[in-house]
Amino acid sequence: MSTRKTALITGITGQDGAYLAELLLEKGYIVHGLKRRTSLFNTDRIDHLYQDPHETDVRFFLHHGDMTDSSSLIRIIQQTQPDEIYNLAAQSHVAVSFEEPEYTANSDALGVLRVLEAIRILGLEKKTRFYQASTSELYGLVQETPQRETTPFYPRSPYAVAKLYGYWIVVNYREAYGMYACNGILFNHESPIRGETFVTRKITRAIARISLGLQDCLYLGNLDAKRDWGHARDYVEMQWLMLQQDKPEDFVIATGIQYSVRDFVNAAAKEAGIAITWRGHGVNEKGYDLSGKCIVAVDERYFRPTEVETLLGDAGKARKLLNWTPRTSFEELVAEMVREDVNSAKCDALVKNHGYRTMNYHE
Ligand code: NDP
Ligand code: GDR
Repeated sequence: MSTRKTALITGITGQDGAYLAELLLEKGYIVHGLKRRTSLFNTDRIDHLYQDPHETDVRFFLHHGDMTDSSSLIRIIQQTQPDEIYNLAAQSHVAVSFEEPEYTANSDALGVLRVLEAIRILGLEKKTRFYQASTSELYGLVQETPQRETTPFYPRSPYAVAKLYGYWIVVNYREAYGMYACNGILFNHESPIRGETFVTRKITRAIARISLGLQDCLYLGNLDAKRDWGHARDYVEMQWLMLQQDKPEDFVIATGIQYSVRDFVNAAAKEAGIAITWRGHGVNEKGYDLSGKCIVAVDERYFRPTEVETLLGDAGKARKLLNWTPRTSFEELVAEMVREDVNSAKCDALVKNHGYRTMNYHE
């Protein structure tokens, strides 16, 4: 009989899924991941963890499934009998949730219910511990600063409303059925493998490309939005810690320091050796480099119907009960992201210099 713990990660192909899988494998876990079917490969972030299934002592497995498909969730949980489930899968883009509200509700709200019900249907309530990827977006129109576990929620997007359901169904199943189920209310966390359409990665990628002459201008929405940005690598450690306690509880995870989108642009540009001068206001605001070329411009297309202007977390409870503190500073996070994106941009420059086309999405 193996004494190794078994974990199932939904959303394993995403940013957090990749870091968490790495962490759990290091800790000796058998790791199963749920991945959805896509027409192109979606395993870039976890390819380095792949183990040939023909080898012995394989500890990393992927299964096709979907948060909108109960039967696949029940089957995978039955087959893997996990000690821990980390529910990270979600349509996680706030702006996209205004365009796909129904799908977002299906995957991000009902998807949580489906996994919890699967645990119950299979009689695993007392065996399987459950982590839900809740979010600072729940605070939306903030009612208190900084935000902590007791701060009232006021969601401001279909994404946040769906996550609100996810949050409360976890609390309800914990209270109703005595399940070990908890919410990590995580503030924004980023990394070099952050999705390219979230603002931090969009910035570091564009600044890297601008610095190498591959792109002219970076178009952004609300430059005044303020966020509490941490590093994903630090935050997944917390996800694991939350499932190792005597009793299940919900925790805020944040750095306690806030920067604006404009601050992030300045920090990334500085890291890439570009100084930016800002002129104009609102939709007319533009950022110029030292030669006077406009390299950042506001595009209303990226404004949201309802915006979350400011988020700042208080992770005092996690610090006290879990002895957790973030390790990576804002400057280190930005530097790491810019460095990695400059390396990728150099590859693209090589390709371009040999006469081939490189893609330059504006999303
Ligand atoms: P990503 O967008 O990088 O990853 C999301 C993952 O969910 C991907 O693996 C994606 O698959 C998968 N997924 C999406 N829809 C479905 C579906 N219907 N069925 C199965 N899988 C699906 O998100 P992050 O890693 O950044 O975030 C992880 C979780 O944490 C999410 O739930 C997010 O909402 C939440 N969160 C994130 C924060 C952050 O700052 N990063 C902060 C607070 C909460 P594919 O790769 O195929 O797209
Ligand atoms: P967020 O992250 O909505 O906080 O959700 P995102 O990086 O998308 O936006 C942060 C802030 O930047 C402003 N912004 C822009 N955003 C994007 N994406 N693109 C732009 O061009 C742009 N210009 C300005 C936004 O308006 C916003 O105010 C992330 C996701 O990971 C969620 O899944 C997670 O729950 C929360 O963080 C915590």
